[in-house]
Amino acid sequence: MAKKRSPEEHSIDPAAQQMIIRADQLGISTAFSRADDMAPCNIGSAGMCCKLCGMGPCRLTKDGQTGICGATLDTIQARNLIRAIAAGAAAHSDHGRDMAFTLKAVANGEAEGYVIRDVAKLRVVAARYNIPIEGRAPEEIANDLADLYIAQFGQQRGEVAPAIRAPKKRQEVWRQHGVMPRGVDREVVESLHRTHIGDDQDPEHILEHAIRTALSDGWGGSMIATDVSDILFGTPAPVLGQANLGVLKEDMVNVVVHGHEPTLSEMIVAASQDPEIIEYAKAAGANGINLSGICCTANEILMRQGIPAAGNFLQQELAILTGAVEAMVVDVQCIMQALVELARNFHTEIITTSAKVKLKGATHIQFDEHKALTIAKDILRHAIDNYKNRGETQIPDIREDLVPGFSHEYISYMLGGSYRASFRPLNDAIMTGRIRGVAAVVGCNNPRSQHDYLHTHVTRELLKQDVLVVETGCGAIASAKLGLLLGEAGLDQVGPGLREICETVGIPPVLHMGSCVDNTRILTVLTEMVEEGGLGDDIDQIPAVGLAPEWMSEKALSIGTYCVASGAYVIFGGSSPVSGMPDRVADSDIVQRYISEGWEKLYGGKLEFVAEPDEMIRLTLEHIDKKRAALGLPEYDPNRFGRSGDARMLALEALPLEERQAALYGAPNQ
Ligand code: NFS
Repeated sequence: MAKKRSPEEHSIDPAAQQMIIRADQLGISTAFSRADDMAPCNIGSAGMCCKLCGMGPCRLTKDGQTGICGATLDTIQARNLIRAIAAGAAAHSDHGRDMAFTLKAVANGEAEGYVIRDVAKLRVVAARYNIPIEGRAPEEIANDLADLYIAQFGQQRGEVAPAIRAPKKRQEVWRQHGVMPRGVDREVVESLHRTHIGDDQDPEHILEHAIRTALSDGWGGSMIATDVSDILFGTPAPVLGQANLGVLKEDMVNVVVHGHEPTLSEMIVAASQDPEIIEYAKAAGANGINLSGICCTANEILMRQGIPAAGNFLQQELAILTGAVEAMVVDVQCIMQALVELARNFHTEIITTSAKVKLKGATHIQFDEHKALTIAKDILRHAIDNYKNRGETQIPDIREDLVPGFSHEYISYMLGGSYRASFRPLNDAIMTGRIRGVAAVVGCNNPRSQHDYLHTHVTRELLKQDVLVVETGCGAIASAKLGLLLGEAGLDQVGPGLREICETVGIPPVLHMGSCVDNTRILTVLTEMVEEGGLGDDIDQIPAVGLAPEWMSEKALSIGTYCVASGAYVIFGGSSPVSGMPDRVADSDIVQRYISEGWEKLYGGKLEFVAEPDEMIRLTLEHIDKKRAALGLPEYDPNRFGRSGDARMLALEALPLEERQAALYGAPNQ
């Protein structure tokens, strides 16, 4: 049995610590305590177990041992890895499919309550695929785009359409290696076929298809999800928000939306502002409805509507432990089965809404985009009716302000203004060495490591080294809670060159770019940096690194792999699912070495698992410096640039927070 850890060892977040203590006092288990009680299986976690057929499971723990069918360890590890990547790609892409169907319904006037909020983005995206836009109504364009996007999932031949948005040279790399995805579903299905008993047994050949499957996510399903979410709900721009459990309110009906898809949650936001619903809440004795989010649903409504985030993945149980949540409304992905049992200790109603996800013991109110507003109001009435059942509450008085909403469109606009939106200043800053490089710190929480510590430690250290950090997913919420996503907060701990840029442009040193499907925004930023010029002609030449320090989901593996295939160095924290046991079984880490050195030769990017945070930082900086040198850029010198002493920033520092935010980012978008 693993060691029992203290609340401080479980999380660095004081709000989380309070709720972990409360759980202990009430004798309730959480993912934190269950992780202490359940040691991971060392054979399975090293990828050394095959359970793909009924002759096994076979556990390969001795030199030269094979499975009953003769499968070697490297084959087994490659099969386990591709299956995880396929599941992750399927999850993201199925989300993208649902978004595309919603766009189709909206275009045809069949989706109650939805409108096309961002016609400009609709036109830009449609034009990329040569869909006629001039003189056409948004609905006509949207209908064509929806048809094109829906077709990407079932497409059998050719290339997935969004791949044309990658740098030209990168597309050629994919064609040359035969990994250009043909259709999203086809690649996922083929991953399953190839790993059935008696099929593909050459590990490198299996992993080549893992690349193609992951690409069908990053430059397929996920990119579609991001595009359509922006078109329907608005492309994010900076907005003031808050994060952590202290966003729950004592005197209001608390509804927490949790999961991933913005379709229902956006409608719940609209329904919560409906006078009839507010009246209903008041009649129940509450001061109104207080909405907040968990996981990537939180990111979706936070960056578009400024709706607060109650927390990241490991806080879903902790929100219920406050005793103040009337309803937790979930759709798909990252929803712990433990929620229902946990909620029995309180009055919280768990409401499932997706046709794909039911939890035994939860209330199911099925979402249908054709009558979304009606369903959203129905859900809110459930929550309001439950307010009278609330017992003793304990809401940690801990929350932090943040400014999320840095879409690639906004980054381009903020760097150049409306008339000359451009990535030029960013490229220039990297070329001169004011910014040493860029790191994307993304991904999950994992109770095997100290909650939020790896994300924020890595982020803080990279900022000191003048590395601009972009974040998504649960990593972004971790930084938000620590106050790293505010313009002025912590700038004194940021390297001088980066600080100067942040002050000049008026941005936080950490840019919140959205949910996990929005990692595609990072692909777009990297592509735009290539196209801007000065940093090489492909993504693998940019001084940039991707990190998922607290990863746990299969989706993270798909993201990591499509970033590698796009040319990035990707570092995962925690344990490797293909680590093998090289100290006990010879060559049991062949696959692990292949996805690093082997993939780097083919794609210029590599995937590595590094448990030690300081080693992650060292490798990140080493890679950035190596890429700088290869581009012939001046060696990074921390003493070259001093404080800008930007008078405007200094004056702004004296203002109260809200005025300062308004001056920097404009009024919050509603
Ligand atoms: Ni990404 Fe978002 Fe969080 Fe991990 Fe889960 S919520 S999609 S998978 S845990 S970052």
